Amino acid sequence: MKKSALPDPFEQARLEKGYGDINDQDDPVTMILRLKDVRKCAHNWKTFQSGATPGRIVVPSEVNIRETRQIPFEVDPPMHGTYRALVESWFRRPLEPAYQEKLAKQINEIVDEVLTADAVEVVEEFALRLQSRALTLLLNIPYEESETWISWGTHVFRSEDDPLDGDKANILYDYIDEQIDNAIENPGEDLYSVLLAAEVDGRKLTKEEVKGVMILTFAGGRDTVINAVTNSIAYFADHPESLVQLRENPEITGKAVEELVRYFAPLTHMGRVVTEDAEVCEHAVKADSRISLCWASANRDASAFENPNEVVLDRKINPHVSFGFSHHKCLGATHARQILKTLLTILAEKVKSIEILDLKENIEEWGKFKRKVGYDSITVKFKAR
Ligand code: EMZ
Repeated sequence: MKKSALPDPFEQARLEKGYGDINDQDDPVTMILRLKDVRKCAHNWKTFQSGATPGRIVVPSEVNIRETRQIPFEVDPPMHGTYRALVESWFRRPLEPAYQEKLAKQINEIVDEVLTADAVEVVEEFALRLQSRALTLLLNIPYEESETWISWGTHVFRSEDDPLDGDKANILYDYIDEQIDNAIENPGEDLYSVLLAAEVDGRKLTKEEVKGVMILTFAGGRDTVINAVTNSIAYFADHPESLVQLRENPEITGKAVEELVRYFAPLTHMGRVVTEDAEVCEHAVKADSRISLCWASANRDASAFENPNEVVLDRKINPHVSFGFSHHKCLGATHARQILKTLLTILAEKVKSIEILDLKENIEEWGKFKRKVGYDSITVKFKAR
């Protein structure tokens, strides 16, 4: 098997019963594995809610490391729509030419840099830097600020040996509190200031609400983007012919991004809390228990995707759910897609091949399911065209 392959650990359970039971910190989760069921449950917010105790819909649960509700992600309709309407146009800015030019400049710079190095550890030296620098555009704040975020490492809630590290999480929360206070004193054109000036139902957002949006912006788009970028590099290392295909057919770049994101599924799943006794896949789920919508499994559902375990860069029909589904669809998707489109274009233009020198896989364990989601580290040598 190619080194970049991400096998599907859910196939058997998806075919046989459509769900899988896992335990997470003594708060069990029924993982929903088929695309059809994932979509149905994502739609049904009355029975499968997001607005539970903050942190509880995340798997692994974050109830022990935070109290702030992430907005709009941990809010149900109709309030969800009210919050979302506030931020939607801001998160569409990556479609503007000026934004895209700045992003292309950043990505050209980092690609030029790695092309001259003998060996590059992609997670820390490429993906994390690229993600942090690009985030300065999404927040509309000075580029230099990315140095601070890079110093936090790849995951803001996890440390080497602890999947949920309260001390580490506090670094992010304290930082955001400080930035909000700065923006109150010196309002600018950044996302903090925009949120502080915004109104819902005729009142200003509270500091806690602004913090909720900012935590989501930092945490939701961090390891996910890092995984997508790192997995893309590994994929092109194994498939130099794909770089040629993209160079010769640049019109497929958008489709290629969707296909890589389908195959990688950078976020394995997202939870919901069950509000009333219900049934999924003829399986009873109890009120106040949890389900999860398993994007990674749904993306390999053979009833919707032909040859689901193959990367087909110009795949025509691709209803993947890597950015979620229904009203909670990823707010950062426009930014993430633009990063990947730009990255693919620049790699195709400048890179001949990538050689993998060393790697350590990042394997998530969900009960009996073990899923490779990317790499803890992967060292490569980039070769220029
Ligand atoms: C939450 C989540 C959002 C969570 C769309 O995903 O991403 C996770 O990485 C964070 O840990 O807090 O923001």
